[in-house]
Amino acid sequence: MGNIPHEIADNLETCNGQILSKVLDSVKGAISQGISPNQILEEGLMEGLNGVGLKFKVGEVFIPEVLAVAKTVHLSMDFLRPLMIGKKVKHREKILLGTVQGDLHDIGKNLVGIMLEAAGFEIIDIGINVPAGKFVEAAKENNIPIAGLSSLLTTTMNEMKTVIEKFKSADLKTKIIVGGAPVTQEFADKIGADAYAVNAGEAVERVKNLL
Ligand code: B12
Repeated sequence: MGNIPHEIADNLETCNGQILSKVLDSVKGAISQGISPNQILEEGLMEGLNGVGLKFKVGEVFIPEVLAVAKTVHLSMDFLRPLMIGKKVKHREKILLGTVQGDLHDIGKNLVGIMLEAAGFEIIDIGINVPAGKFVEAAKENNIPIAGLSSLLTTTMNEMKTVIEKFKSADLKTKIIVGGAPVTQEFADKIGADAYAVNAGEAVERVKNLL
C-alpha cells in the first residue's frame, strides 16, 4: 500500500487541475483505510501546501494555481472537520477568529478554528479581510473572552496592532491571541497581544492558558 498522505502532498504540489480534482478522493480513501485525519492534514495537505508555497516564491507557479490548490485544501478540510471534531464535545467559551483587513489568507485560521473546536470551544469565524471595528463589534455582540487574529502578510501584520488598539479604546476585556506565518512572539509582545502561537496545536494550549 503506497503512502497516501505523501501522495496527497505530491498531487497538491503539481498544482494541476486534473490531478487536484482527485485529491479529495485520496483523502476519503485514506480515511477509509484508517489513516488519521491529523496525519492526512499534516503529512498530506499541509506538506503539499508548503511545497506549493516554495514553488510560488520562486515563480514556478502563480496565483491561479495556488488558488486552485487552496480550494482543494478547503474542500478536503471540510471533509475532515467533522471527523476531527467528533461527536458533540461540550462547548466552552466562544472564541472569535478572523483574518485582518487587507489579508485574504484563511487556511491557517480555519485550521486553528478546527483544532479549537475539537478542543470543545465554540468558534465564531468572521472571515477574511476583517476591519478592526468589525472584530470589536463581533466581540461585543457575542460576549467574547478571546479573539484570534490571523495575518499571513508582512504588509498586513501591523493591522493587528490597530485591532488591539480598537479593543483597548472600546474598553473591552477580550484577550487577543495572534498568529500567522510572519508573526513572532517578539512581534506579539511589541503590539501588546496577550498571546501568540506558532501553529494550531499550540493555539489550543495558549487559549486554555488565557482562560
Ligand atoms: C495559499 C496562499 C495564497 C492563497 C490564499 C488562499 C486562502 N484561501 O488562504 C492566495 C492565492 C489567495 C494568496 C494570495 C497572495 N499571497 Co499568498 N500564500 C499562500 C501560501 C502558498 C500558503 C499559505 C497557507 O495557507 N499556509 C498553510 C497554513 C496552514 O499555514 P499558516 O497560514 O501559516 O497557518 C498556521 C500558523 O501560521 C498559525 N496561524 C495562522 N493564523 C493564525 C491565527 C491565530 C490566532 C493563531 C494563534 C495561529 C495562527 O497556525 C496555522 C496552522 O498551524 C503562502 C506560502 C506559505 N508557505 O505560507 C503564500 C504567501 C503567504 N503569500 C504571499 C503573497 C506575497 C501573496 C500575495 C500578495 C501575492 C500577490 N502578488 O498577489 C497575495 C495576497 C492576497 C491578500 N491580499 O491576502 C507571501 C507572503 C510574503 C510576505 N512575507 O508577506 C507568501 C509567504 C508566499 C511567498 N513565499 O512569497 N496566497
